[in-house]
Amino acid sequence: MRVDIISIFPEYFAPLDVSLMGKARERGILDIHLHQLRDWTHDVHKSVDDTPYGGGPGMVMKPEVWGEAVDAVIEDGRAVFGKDALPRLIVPTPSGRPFTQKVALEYAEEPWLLFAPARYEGIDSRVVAEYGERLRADEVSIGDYVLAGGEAAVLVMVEAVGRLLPGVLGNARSVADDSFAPGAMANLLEGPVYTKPPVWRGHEVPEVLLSGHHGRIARWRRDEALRRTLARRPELVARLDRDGLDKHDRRVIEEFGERREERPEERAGERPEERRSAAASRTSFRAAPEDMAD
Ligand code: JAH
Repeated sequence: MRVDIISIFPEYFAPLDVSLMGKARERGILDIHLHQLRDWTHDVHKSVDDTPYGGGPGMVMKPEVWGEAVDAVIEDGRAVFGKDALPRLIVPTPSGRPFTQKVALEYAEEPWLLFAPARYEGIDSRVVAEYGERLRADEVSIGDYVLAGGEAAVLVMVEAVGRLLPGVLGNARSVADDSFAPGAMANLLEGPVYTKPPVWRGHEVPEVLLSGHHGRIARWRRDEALRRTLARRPELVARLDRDGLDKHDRRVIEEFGERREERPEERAGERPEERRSAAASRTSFRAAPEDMAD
């Protein structure tokens, strides 16, 4: 797979030389091309940003620079893939569609990805509008928080996709076993894991894991995965395929609900959300109504 990344901070991607992604690149499975966006500016200051139309805080990245950069990178890739080839364009933004394991699997099928991480308040929206007419352009979010720019999100996505490429993970571990991967434990979080010694600082490894009863171990692991998912991501259990739940699963779910009072950290009035001061609650993650037009 070829991956192009256009950024004002190409040095940000040095971690892709390391570990699994470094190995994938050495083996030629992952062919990463970094580009300095400022190479496509024409002014002495190499400006990539300007003030936003309509006013407001911050700066917006100029469409002309991005347009020339993306066109040039597409031309460059076509020397390898052929004169009509096009990459999948991926723009990280907090307002994008969620990046999930399903999306990672979809990207892993592509021969060519082009990432366009922004800085400031983002890229002039006409850039995605323009390329959306010429190729598949995705605005994606890796989670509900704001970064200083899209670069860290690109690192996350390249690693999530890169590890799925054939030959990157050893045969010892199948990607089909991952949390969120469609398969055996689909839609459940991974339960706890242990290695030697059997007792560490007084904490014991659950006896069932030392028993050698493979059937009981598999059942225990599923129960723990279910309990952890109920505690941390109840919305995932609500979405579980009813046919994918056996009698034992249903009992684990029922017992978890009945033991609510044994989990003090989530009792009403003690949730972090309800502990916030009135002042903190007014400082919410949205524009204040007084800043908005009627
Ligand atoms: C911030 C451009 N979903 C995480 C995410 C992705 C991108 C950005 N922030 C958060 C971002 C500033 C400028 C992109």
